[in-house]
Formats: sequence, structure tokens, C-alpha cells
Amino acid sequence: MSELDKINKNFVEKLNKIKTKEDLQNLKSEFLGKNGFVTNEFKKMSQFNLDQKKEFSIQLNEIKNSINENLSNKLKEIEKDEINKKLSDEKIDITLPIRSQQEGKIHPVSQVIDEISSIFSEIGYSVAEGPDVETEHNNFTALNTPEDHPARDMHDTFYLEKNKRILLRTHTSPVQIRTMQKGKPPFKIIAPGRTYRCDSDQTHAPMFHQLEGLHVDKEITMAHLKGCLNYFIQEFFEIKNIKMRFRPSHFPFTEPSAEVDIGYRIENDKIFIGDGDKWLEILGCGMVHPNVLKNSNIDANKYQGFAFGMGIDRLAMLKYGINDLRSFLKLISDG
Ligand code: 2U9
Repeated sequence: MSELDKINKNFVEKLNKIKTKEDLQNLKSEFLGKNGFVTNEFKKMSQFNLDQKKEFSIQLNEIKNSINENLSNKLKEIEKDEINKKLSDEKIDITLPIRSQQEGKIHPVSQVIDEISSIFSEIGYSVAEGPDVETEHNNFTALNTPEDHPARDMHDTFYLEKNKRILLRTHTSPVQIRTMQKGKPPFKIIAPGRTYRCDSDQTHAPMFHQLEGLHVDKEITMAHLKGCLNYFIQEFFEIKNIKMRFRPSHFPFTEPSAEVDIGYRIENDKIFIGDGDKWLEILGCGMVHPNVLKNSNIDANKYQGFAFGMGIDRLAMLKYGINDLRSFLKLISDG
């Protein structure tokens, strides 16, 4: 066997044992590197005459090419094995049942507050907020509520300290009182938030949500109030020419006062809002009582205003077809 055949045989034996790219690289250096077996054979060339040189170089190049080809085939083989190993190690069992996921969603009451805030922001209202714990003065007295009014009763209002006259606000109106006391007219605000009353049955919860509005400026009339609420109701229910009526009412903080009803009908146990011969009460409103303006040091001869108030929980139930108030208070919905 010639020297070159020995080299080739040696190479093939070693190549068959190789499993990694690193060993393959070492094998390449061992045969084709600076001091490799094949390279060293090239160095012997000077000993030969021209014809021998020709013959030897052809053989050497054949071996070199064959080694290179074998090395590159082996590399492809190793890479293929690596991918196959990876695939079998990372096998995904698609028959496993999926892991249950708890999907988070905005609470319907928060969503309705966002929707109403954006409707009123379009016509220049800004959002005002205040504390849930209030003084009896801000919650009742400043709002022209008589000392003997039933709403002030302990059976209706959560007093935290009766003697200090501290309570959980029964409406968001104290927010407007605070705004008027610290600023100067005009005022154009809405006040959404939590409110509390000693009330608990199928349709009333002790904590509920209200959104009130107040617009005080010079020459504000009931026509502005009607235009504003007409716009709001059409935008909120997304119905043009919604049937609505203003019905006289009474609140201590507004004069005159009204309640707003919208038309509806029931078909196949489903409620259709906007037309029909039934009426649904949606909110209360009125022109701010001059005493309320005076109590906040506003000249009632110069300034007038209108106010309105609505229960958010009921509006959310109506708009999104929710029929049990208690589902608002569940931590995790089960349906
Ligand atoms: C100021 C002056 C006047 C707010 C108003 C109503 C009428 C009203 C109810 C709707 C359903 C409460 O949640 S509910 O039970 N509210 O009918 N609220 S006028 O009037 C104000 C507020 C602040 C300074």
C-alpha cells in the first residue's frame, strides 16, 4: 500500500468514528492543516523529477479533494443528527388538555364611566373627583337639604361618627361643592364615583356608583340642560331621535327639578330602547337651587347652572344586558 493510500485509509477510519463538529474540525487540521499528513506530503515534492511531480501532485490533489468532500458530507450528517435530536428531545404532546386561562377584562361599571366621561369631554366637561368619606355639611347642608330630611336619617346614611358628622357620601354631589368652594365660575364638570346608602335588596346595593354633572355660568337656562341631556342619551345608547321626556320632580338641591325617562318596548323577553309605549327612568336633573350657589359663595343673581345625576350600575346593566346587580360584586365571574 502506498503512503498516500495509507493516509487515505487512516482518514476514513478516523472519520467513521467522529460524532461532533469539534472532532471533525480537529480531523481536518490533522490531515489538511499546516502540519497535516496531506500537507506534509506536498512538502516532499522537491525530491521528485518533473514527471514524478506531475503524477504525485495529481494523486495528492485527488486525496485532498476526496478528504474535503468527505469532511463536508460528514458535517451535513452531523448537523442533520443535531436537528433530529433537538426535534425528538423537544417533542410537544398535542394531546394534552390546554391550561385554563383567567382572562382579565375591564369591569362594566368602569367601562360605562369611561364611555360617559368621553361623551361629556366632547362638549367641554372635565372629570372631578373627591373622597368617599365626607362631612355632613358637604353631603347635605351645602346642598340645601333640610335638617329633618329623611335622607339624613341614620337608617339611610352610613354615619362613621355621628357626633363629628362624618359619613360615607350618599351621592357624588359633595365633589361639585368642593369644586365650587375652591374655584371661581364657570364650572363644567362631571363627578363619577362610589356612593353609599343603607339599602340592600335585589335591586339596591349598599355601595353603588353615580355620575353627576354640573354646569354653572352666566345665562345658563333649562334649554341648555335639555340640549345637553338629549345629546348625552343619544350618544350613550347610540340611538338617534331616542324618545325621551322630562317629568317634574323634586330634589332639595335643584329648582325646578325633573326626572328623565326614555321610551322602550319589550319583544320576545328582550328590551328595545328608544321607542315604544313604555317609559324607563334614566336620570334626575334640574337647575341648581340658588341656596346651593350661595352656600358656595357664588352670586346667584349673576350665575345660574344646571345639574344632573345618574346611577351607573343600572345604566351598565341596561346597556350590556346584565340582569343581576350582584354579578358586579363577584371577584371572578363564573359564566
Ligand atoms: C350640586 C347641585 C346639584 C345633582 C342631581 C339628581 C338630580 C338625581 C339621582 C339619580 C339616580 C341619584 O343615583 S341616583 O339615585 N340623582 O336625580 N342629582 S340633580 O344635583 C346637584 C349636584 C351638585 C352642587
